[in-house]
Amino acid sequence: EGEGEGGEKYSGQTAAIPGGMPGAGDRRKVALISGITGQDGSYLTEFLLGKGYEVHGLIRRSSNFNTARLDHLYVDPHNSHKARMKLHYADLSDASSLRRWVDSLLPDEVYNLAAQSHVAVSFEIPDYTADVVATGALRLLEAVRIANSASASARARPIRYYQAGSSEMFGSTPPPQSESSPFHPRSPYAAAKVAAHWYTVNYREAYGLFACNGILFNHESPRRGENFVTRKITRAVGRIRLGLQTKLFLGNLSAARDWGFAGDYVEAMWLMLQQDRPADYVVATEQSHTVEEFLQAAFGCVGLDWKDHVVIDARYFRPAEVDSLKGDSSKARRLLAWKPRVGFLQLVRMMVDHDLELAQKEKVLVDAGYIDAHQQP
Ligand code: NDP
Ligand code: GDR
Repeated sequence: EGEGEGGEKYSGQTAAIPGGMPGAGDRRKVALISGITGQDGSYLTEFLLGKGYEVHGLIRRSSNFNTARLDHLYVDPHNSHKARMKLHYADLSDASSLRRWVDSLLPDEVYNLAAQSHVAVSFEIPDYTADVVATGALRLLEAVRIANSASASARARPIRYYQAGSSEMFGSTPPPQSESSPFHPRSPYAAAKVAAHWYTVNYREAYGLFACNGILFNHESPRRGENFVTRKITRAVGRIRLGLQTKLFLGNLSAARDWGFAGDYVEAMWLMLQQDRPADYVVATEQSHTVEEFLQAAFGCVGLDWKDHVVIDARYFRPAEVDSLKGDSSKARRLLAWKPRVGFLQLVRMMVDHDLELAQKEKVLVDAGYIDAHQQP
């Protein structure tokens, strides 16, 4: 299938990126990603484009542009016939939009990354969270099942499905947590992810769908949303270092998390869908650190003491907390030959360096009087 056809065949915004050309006669693999505008969606898109895929992403309507994490991959559809990333409007709450894109694209692989992914926010908007995270996964599974059965004879290989599961599903189950550890969710978000997990298992068992749950522990990057604790800290470190801010308000500092680098984790998602058989896998660094340890490392990178700046604010405490997460990812390491490349201190340094640079740019605007320091972020 020629690349030129792709740009005309599919509506929506497009992008092109070099690399990963398939051999002569090979059909390009097609991936469909929900949640493409999120942290993981942007890394997975880069990864799949590098493997030669044509990548389609579902984006939702927003009053502001929500594609900032994809801007570096974007090419105006009017200028490019070589576009290999294409964006389409859909929503996990809208089954017909999911059916439409799965049916018309008939992708090789579907990655369900879309979610209301903030644990604390899920206590504020619980039924929306359940609708998108749990029922949204069911809607997408159903779209894939129907497309597979409708096109069974025409397709060499049925569509494969990846579900973005979470270590939050283990909740209060003590570490180390593996595929055989019981789930004990501690938030509406986590309970909804447990439902999505079992929907995925059920579609595998009931319909023979090639469907995998990746049970991923926390993974971060310079593209992490700014209200997750790691990024909140590194943004503050950059701004405090440059005098744009003095205090950082946080909640529970004693929670422990197994923090890895998002760029490493998207590879595990892809590997799961390349196996002979579908299965569920824990993906983790197997190292755990408290929020306080993250603070120490991040402020330490710029020669500051976090205790001079952090103020505890009760509003950031959660109605129920997940105290301690540390994954046992031996199954993924054995069967997928996956292992993380970026360690804890390297991750902290990467995020701090990025956010120092960001703060330097902000400072230029503040000094020139274009923005107020206290307005940001
Ligand atoms: P983000 O919050 O960065 O991205 C979430 C994505 O979902 C965004 O693209 C968002 O769109 C989209 N989205 C939200 N609601 C809807 C909806 N109703 N319809 C369609 N799309 C929607 O999350 P991450 O990239 O960090 O995580 C990816 C997935 O992995 C999520 O499902 C998350 O729950 C899960 N996960 C994440 C972990 C982590 O540590 N990062 C660990 C384990 C699981 P928009 O940009 O418009 O907001
Ligand atoms: P988490 O990530 O809940 O693990 O979910 P988050 O960074 O929000 O919290 C980690 C820990 O830090 C504590 N904390 C704070 N958290 C936030 N956001 N803001 C604060 O000010 C603050 N102060 C302390 C929290 O209480 C918590 O213990 C993330 C999300 O990406 C989920 O979608 C994903 O499923 C899991 O990781 C694995």
